[in-house]
Amino acid sequence: MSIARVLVSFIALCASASSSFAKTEPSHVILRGFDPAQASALRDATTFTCDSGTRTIAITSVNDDYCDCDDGTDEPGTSACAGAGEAATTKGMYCVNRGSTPTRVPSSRVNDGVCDCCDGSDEYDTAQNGGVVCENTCTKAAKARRAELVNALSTARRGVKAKAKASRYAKDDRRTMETELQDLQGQMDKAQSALEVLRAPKEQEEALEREMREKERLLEEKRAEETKSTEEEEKEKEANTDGDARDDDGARDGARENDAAEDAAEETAEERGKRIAGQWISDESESTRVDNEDDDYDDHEDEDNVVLDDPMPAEGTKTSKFSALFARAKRALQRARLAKKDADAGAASPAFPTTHRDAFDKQQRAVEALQTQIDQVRASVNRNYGPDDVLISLRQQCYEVKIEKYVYKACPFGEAHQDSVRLGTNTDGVEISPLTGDMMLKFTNGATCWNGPNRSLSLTLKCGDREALADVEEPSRCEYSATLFTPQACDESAVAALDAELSTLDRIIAGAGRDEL
Ligand code: MAN
Repeated sequence: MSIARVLVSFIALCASASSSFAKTEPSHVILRGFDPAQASALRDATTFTCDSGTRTIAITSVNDDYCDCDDGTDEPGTSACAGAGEAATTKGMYCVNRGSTPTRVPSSRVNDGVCDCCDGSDEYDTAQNGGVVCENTCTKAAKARRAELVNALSTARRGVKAKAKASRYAKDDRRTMETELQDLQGQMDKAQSALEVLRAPKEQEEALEREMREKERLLEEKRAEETKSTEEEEKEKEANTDGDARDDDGARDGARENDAAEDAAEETAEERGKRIAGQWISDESESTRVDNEDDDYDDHEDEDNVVLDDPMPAEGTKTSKFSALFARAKRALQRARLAKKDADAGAASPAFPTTHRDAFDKQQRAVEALQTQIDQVRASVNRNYGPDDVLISLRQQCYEVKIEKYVYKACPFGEAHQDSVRLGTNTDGVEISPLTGDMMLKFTNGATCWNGPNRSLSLTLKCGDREALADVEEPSRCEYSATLFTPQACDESAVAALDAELSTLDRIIAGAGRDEL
């Protein structure tokens, strides 16, 4: 127990001992902030019970600016219990507000220098004590509240009528969606049967294609094999010819060198120059001839039926070189011919028949499109549209409102946007607020907020005579709240409650008028 509590208990004990719960405070102080029923019960009491009957304190401990009860109910007229038992509906100060509607003010706002009750009863410190002097605004407040109530009541009555009208269509709407789903499923059954009919011919066609491709492949392999062996034969031939030619060349070069050496001994410088020049001329003319002959073969390369027979072997030293060149040219020609044949074969290759496959693919696409449609309609059918499908008529609607620089748009069962920025998608349908009982639509997983969460919107449905999006706010960065007024949120009980409040207020106003007389 704290020292303060011990002290207070002690004082309370002394008080009770000396005067058996004699009231040391004027009764208006003790009763300040209690509602009329409690106040009348406490008028002659000597004790006060709180914390669900588990604690009893002396009446002098009530409103003594010290919080005795855990539920905070012993200090409705002071701020001593601010923060204690926050959830209790009887917590805080009850403002009588004569001439207007009674209200409750949280303990923390009692005597804080700001007038909260229209009768000013929450600010009890006098001006001499540094307190604020509150003007009694109850008559003004009552008139304003009455106008509000009259307005709300007529809106709610119109809303209830509109809702009754719409509710007749709610059943039709559901039936329409369910029928649509059934129709689509019927179409799907037919589409799938048609697909099955097309499957066998399509598979036959594919088998045929595989067979043809296999034949082609084998042919290709055979051709490649033939080319390879021809090339190898040619290479072998060439190697043999080159070997013989080299032997011949060696012998001939040796003889030439000997002759040249002998001749050189006798020839003059002039004769020697002529001889060397003659050799050069002879070499050039021979090599030119070979090149020209090579060109001749090139001219025939495109012709399929060119047959390259070995030409007459050139006389003398150039036979082997010529043969090698000839063999190379022949191989190149053969390769070119094969390449041309392949290209021609590719171009002219008869297209594999795809008639059945095309028909099957087309049908399969139709089946897929139907499935997408079915998924969408099924999601619509299964969505929660609130009690008795009350919001079903809003399922394809969207509402907009411009607030400051943004245009907000909410499609109750789709997406919500702030201009083009996605605020989220409503995937769960209608939820009921545990606090207020209002219907709510939550839009989640919107566009990412820089350095923050994904955007989201919490839309509360309130009674209105027509649909209107309003009051968009951003209580926390990228977390938006808004109201959707709709007749679908109106109900008879709300009308009755408003009606009752208006009657009470009218009685209060009339009573205050009589008091004034
Ligand atoms: C935009 C708007 C604002 C939001 C900021 C966050 O300006 O979507 O509502 O607060 O981005 O960066």
